[in-house]
Amino acid sequence: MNTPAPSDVGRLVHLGIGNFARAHTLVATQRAGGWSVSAFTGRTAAMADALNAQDGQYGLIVRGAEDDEVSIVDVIDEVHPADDVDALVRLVADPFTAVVTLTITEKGYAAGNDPATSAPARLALGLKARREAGVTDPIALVSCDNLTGNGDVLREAVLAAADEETRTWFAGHVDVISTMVDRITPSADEGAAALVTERTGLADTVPVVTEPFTEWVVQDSFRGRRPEWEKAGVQLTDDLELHELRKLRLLNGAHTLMAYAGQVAGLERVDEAIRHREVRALVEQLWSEARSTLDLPAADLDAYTAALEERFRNPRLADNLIRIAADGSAKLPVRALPVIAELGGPEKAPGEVAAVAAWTAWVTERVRAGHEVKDPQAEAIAAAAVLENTTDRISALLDLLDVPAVDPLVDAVIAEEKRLPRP
Ligand code: CS2
Repeated sequence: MNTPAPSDVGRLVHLGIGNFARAHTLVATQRAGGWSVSAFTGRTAAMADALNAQDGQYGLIVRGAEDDEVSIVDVIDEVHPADDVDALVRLVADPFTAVVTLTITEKGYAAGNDPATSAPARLALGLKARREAGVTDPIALVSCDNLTGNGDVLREAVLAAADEETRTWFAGHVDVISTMVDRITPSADEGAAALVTERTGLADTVPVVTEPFTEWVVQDSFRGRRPEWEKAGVQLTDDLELHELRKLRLLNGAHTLMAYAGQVAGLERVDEAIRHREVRALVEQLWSEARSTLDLPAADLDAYTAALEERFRNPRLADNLIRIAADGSAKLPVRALPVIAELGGPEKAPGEVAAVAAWTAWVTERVRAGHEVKDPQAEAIAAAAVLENTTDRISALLDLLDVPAVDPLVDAVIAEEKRLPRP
């Protein structure tokens, strides 16, 4: 086991400061104490102006089934728009910066090698500057996105964009850390800002609403300084993979299934979906399949799914299915397809196939009704969804998921689409 090297002070650079990071990663960093955060936005640069205008502070509403706890998070020094490459390069090259955390979503890792579109490519430029500045202190890149082996995915994306000298320098100076992150964080509702002001006095245009549950399991392989996240209940481990798979396949897998099947059935929120008899039956089916791929004691898995059910049922959280429905083409290959493959094919995994079928049904309905589908492959989805012939339509949609042998899946998805609950 590596010796953890927590430290009293340092700078953490965060890429992709959306609601999730502000409910999770930054809250833990504030609790660790001592560290300051320089953040970069995701695609919405407006978050930079909003947070800078309130000195980086924001209200955090922890919304339990019974009541709200409201506090102010005050750990951010400065926020820059995502495309401020000069600021990122300056900050990564500074020896005081020891950690970079990322919440750039699944699609952020496949955004190519152009710094204009890709956070890993911008990071590669920052590392080049750190190398050229002769900084010897190790820096850790910590992925906080819902991908299996997210650190490995990050390393590959950064190295693919890096120049040769930086690639050679990398192993000696950069640690890439996988983590499992978990906290359900819906879009803030309209009353959130007023609630923050009422309880704390802060005039807040960008409050965060989140659930009480929070979990962060971090691979224990830092050579350099890092915040003392243990103080915030973060677990450091040498064995991350099962934590990742359990969360991705049970929580995120069920989320994705509910997002599409729920909306096809005419529902709007997660708590409605988990209470809907037929959608819930699909979730149970998906859970039993996903569980059988996880090498964990049945009692652990029972407790885990029971806790998930309670989180999903939180009647006050108002987590909209449309939030989770974004980026399906990037999520299904992580959450559902590996289970189908591991179980030996679609006929062995009808619940996972239902998640895929609910996606094909939902994108088809959305596109045909003239609505936007938020997805990195939105154009190709729109073109596929209007194909008249069902086999052509499903094949074209599944092609976007990068499924290796699609034929049996096409037929299974066509059959499951017909069985989905409707309003
Ligand atoms: C959700 C996640 O958007 C999604 O796809 O499944 O944001 C989920 O809420 C988080 O991973 C919970 O930790």
